[in-house]
Amino acid sequence: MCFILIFDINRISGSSQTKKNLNHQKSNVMKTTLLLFAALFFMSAQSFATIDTVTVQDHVFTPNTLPNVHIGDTIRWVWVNGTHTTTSTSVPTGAATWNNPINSGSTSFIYVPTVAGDYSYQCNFHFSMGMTGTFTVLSSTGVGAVNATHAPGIYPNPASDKLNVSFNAVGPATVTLTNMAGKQVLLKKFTGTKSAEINLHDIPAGNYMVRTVQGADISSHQLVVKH
Ligand SMILES: [Cu+2]
Repeated sequence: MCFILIFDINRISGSSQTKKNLNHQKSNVMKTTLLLFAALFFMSAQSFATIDTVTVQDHVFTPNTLPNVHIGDTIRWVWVNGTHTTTSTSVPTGAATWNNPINSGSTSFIYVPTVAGDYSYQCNFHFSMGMTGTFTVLSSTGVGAVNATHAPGIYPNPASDKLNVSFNAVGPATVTLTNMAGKQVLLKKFTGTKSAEINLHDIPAGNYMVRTVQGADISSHQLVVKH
């Protein structure tokens, strides 16, 4: 993005447009830059929240249970095939209900729980075939808040060839990379180490969510891959 902005400024400087047009374009570049910084700030403020992706297809939610969701995490249903819904059937007192189509014209839906407790949902068309799901939301003052104070780290970011990931302990750890379409593109397991190196050679350039799971410790980070 920065490269594009620099390129634009050079192009404008070299053009023979009137000063008025020039100032107008520079102000547009400035606005774009401010928007970019606002977006980066928002992304970093969100970096401790986890996104759980549930794929929706004939005739199953995958995974159909999410045991470690915390208040403020995002649950994201992503369409794969068929015509379905994600519809809450039971939520804790005070929690919002939801009912949203998941089909070729409505390919994703996100829900951010604000109340701890047990949630159940179904596909309105296929619940009798067992197309149901559950998740349990834990209070953010529990494990999640502790995680945030010493969350595992990743560097560099952006990364090109290799990504270094550090863990809280030497116990077994799982690292996953999920692209913005919600597709998991990498899954690695490590044990006996507090840090690991991940080869990104085969990972296409783009934005990803890196998730590390170590026992009850879960953390996620936005990652940019450039080649
Ligand atoms: Cu369905």
